Amino acid sequence: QVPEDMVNFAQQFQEIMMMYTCAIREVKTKLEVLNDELSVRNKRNPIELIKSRVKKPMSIVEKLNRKGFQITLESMINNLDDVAGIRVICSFLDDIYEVADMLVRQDDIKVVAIKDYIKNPKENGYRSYHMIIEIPVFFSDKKQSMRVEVQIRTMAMDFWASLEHQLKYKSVFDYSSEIGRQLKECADVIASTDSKMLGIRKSIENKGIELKKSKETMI
Ligand code: 0O2
Repeated sequence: QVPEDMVNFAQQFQEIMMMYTCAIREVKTKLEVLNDELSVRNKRNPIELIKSRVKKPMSIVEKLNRKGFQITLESMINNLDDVAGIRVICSFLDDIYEVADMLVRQDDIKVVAIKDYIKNPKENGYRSYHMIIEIPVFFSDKKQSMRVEVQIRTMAMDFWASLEHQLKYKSVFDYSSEIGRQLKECADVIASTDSKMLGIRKSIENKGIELKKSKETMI
């Protein structure tokens, strides 16, 4: 016989995770709408890919423990901002800020916090634009404001972060070590490639405008 307390806890946990999953769906739809609109207007997609996840129970417990918070459902709701997480992979650097601005301009979205690890990269070279937002979700009997962490980065930044994440789990290394230095070097090369690619896109766009103007003057 499973104790009643445990059954209640499991049911509450399942319900809360369902609510976070619904919040992810709401934000994801908003991002997909923006991407569709921009791809028609600008003839290219600013968003390459959207990934999402709800945090795994073990990661929730580990984070609450690491931060010195109580390990309860209430504590999770009050203290963790990234139970619902969305990762938006953009094509170019400027797409990141355009997508972020368009999302937060929507009047049902409240910005709770922003961490710009692109303007201020982490010491190890990590770059990404993080936002904690709140979005209302309508359930059968209530309207609930839910927190979602949105990480926006380029494909190149995502490539580095994914590999660094894998390597961190495979071994324990210090960021001041040779390996740490090499990883930082890769992050810096990637950042400069991102800037170069944006420069190339802008030159092509400018050439397109010049060509259009010269065709117009010929007519
Ligand atoms: P997961 O599996 O992605 O959920 P924290 O650093 O977690 O104590 P905070 O304020 O939540 O505190 O951190 P932050 O910096 O806003 O964002 C944390 C998330 O950003 C991480 O989530 C990663 O997804 C990503 N991140 C931050 N720094 C790095 C890094 O150096 N390398 C990589 N690869 N990712 C990073 P979680 O919870 O760690 O994991």
